[in-house]
Amino acid sequence: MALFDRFRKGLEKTRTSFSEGFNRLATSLGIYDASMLDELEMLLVSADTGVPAATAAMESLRRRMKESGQVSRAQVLQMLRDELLNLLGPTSRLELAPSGLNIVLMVGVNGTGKTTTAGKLCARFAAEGRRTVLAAADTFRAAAIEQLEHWAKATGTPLIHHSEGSDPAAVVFDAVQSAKARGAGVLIVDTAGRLHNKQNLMDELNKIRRVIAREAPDARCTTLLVIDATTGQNAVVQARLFKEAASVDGVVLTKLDGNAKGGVAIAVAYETRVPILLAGLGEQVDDLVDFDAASFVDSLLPTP
Ligand SMILES: Nc1nc2c(ncn2[C@@H]2O[C@H](COP(=O)(O)OP(=O)(O)O)[C@@H](O)[C@H]2O)c(=O)[nH]1
Ligand SMILES: [Mg+2]
Repeated sequence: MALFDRFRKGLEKTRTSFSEGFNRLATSLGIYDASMLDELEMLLVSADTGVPAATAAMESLRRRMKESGQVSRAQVLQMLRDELLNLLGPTSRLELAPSGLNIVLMVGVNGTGKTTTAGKLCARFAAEGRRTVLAAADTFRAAAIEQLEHWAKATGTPLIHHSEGSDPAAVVFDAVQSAKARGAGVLIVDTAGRLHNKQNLMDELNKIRRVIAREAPDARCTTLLVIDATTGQNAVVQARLFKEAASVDGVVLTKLDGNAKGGVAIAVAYETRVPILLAGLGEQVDDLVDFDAASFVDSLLPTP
């Protein structure tokens, strides 16, 4: 399925709610007036784009409508599309070094989809012919290791794990040695999200990073923050917290298929300025796609 069709299918719930609202606004007059624009702003907020992003988009839209005199449904739709793309910022990809070791660190709150995304990435890298190693650095629960074992088996990826309750940094140490010994191109490190406070989180991640810096100084390390789109504005709070606590290179927005809060991608991108690199559109192994701003926006908006 083409990328646009996958976004459209994944975002069906958000799209239905947003598009119905948009079309309802335009049916009476076929053109937009001031009160309809207020309603449009509310519609954006209810799709969870966040108030700051909705305000910025509508301010610009109102100005452009005034300057150009363009008020028809099709014209407003086109301008709204531009504004939403602006809020999302330029499209970025997860870039891996073609040679040498890449280390991908999965961070984020418990339940957001770190382990699932790690599994999906194993499948993607296997398909690309990259030799990959998985590290089970979430050592809080035995079930977390078992879950990763399932993905390792399903994707044919070697898994480095210790027992429940062991030191995550020690798992990473072993995993780096194993990746080097196997000549792996990627090491994916699944971490725990159940950390009581920011200091705790920072300490844990820094310890893992120190091991990586010491044992694999030449590796290209990418920290992916995994956030759950169904949590709406809480996703933005999480993104901010992690951005302050850990240096985050990109966001993976999961469960975009889950409910009508898909607009939260716009809030996260606009309010944190961290690029969204990947999108989770379901629970299956191939339900992970590169985040594509144009496909995303076109999936949200009604057909012109
Ligand atoms: N619908 C949907 N479910 C997802 C997605 N990503 C993860 N999940 C589900 O979310 C739940 C928690 O995922 P998990 O990977 O264990 O989260 P972790 O605690 O961050 O490691 C699981 O039931 C996953 O199947 C997604 O993109 N869409
Ligand atoms: Mg997990």
